[in-house]
Amino acid sequence: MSSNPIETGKKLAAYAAVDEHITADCKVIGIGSGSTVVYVVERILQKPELKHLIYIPTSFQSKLLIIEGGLTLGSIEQYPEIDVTIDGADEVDPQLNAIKGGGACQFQEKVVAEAAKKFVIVADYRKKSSNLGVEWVKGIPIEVVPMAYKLVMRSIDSKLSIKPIDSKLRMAINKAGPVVTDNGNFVIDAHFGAIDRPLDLLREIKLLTGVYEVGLFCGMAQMAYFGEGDGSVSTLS
Ligand code: ABF
Repeated sequence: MSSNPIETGKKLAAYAAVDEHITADCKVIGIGSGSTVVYVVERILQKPELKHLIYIPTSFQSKLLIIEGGLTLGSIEQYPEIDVTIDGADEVDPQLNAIKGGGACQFQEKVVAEAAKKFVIVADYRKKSSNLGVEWVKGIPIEVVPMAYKLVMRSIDSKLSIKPIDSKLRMAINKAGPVVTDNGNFVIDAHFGAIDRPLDLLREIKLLTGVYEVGLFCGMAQMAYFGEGDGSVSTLS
């Protein structure tokens, strides 16, 4: 077990979720994005009885994990009904609402989460929060159609019932210019501080012209596992 409490937490959460929810009688499994799901696939690969299942990716990274693990890759078009989707998150509140999309994959993640009979979140202890927007201060990822990004920036400032503390276009680290999602869109990260009514905020943002998807997952997860720094796992359901 890693000496790093965050990595330990990710691994504990991922292993616990796989052990409880992915069984040989499943058929199709959604695999999320980010670093915690690396441990999800690691645990799956330790269980030969899970080898025959079909695995649906949510990003290029999760597709690679599936292929490199020698697991059977499927697409959501082929397998629209998913038994279990396991994915990470940036922040989770006590009602299992989550901010997701730190990796700019929230659209595919939301499709694969919604298509699942059971959507399970796995995260280290840092992601557990009393209110969305309290621990994760990088903002809500809002995927926008490129031509409309300035319009959406203006609308976020002028049309929402709560004013953002800050909102900015997400720039790519390795090259000058905005991050471009798998869908060819840009991402605006809008920080609102503590969010009391995440579903209402999601609805307002989603209605803004030019918005493609919003990294707020409300009422979608059935369970969340948090790996704690002391080596324990806590759950929300
Ligand atoms: C995906 O991975 C995203 O929705 C989320 O932003 C990110 C979490 O990354 P990590 O597991 O590395 O904390 O789930």
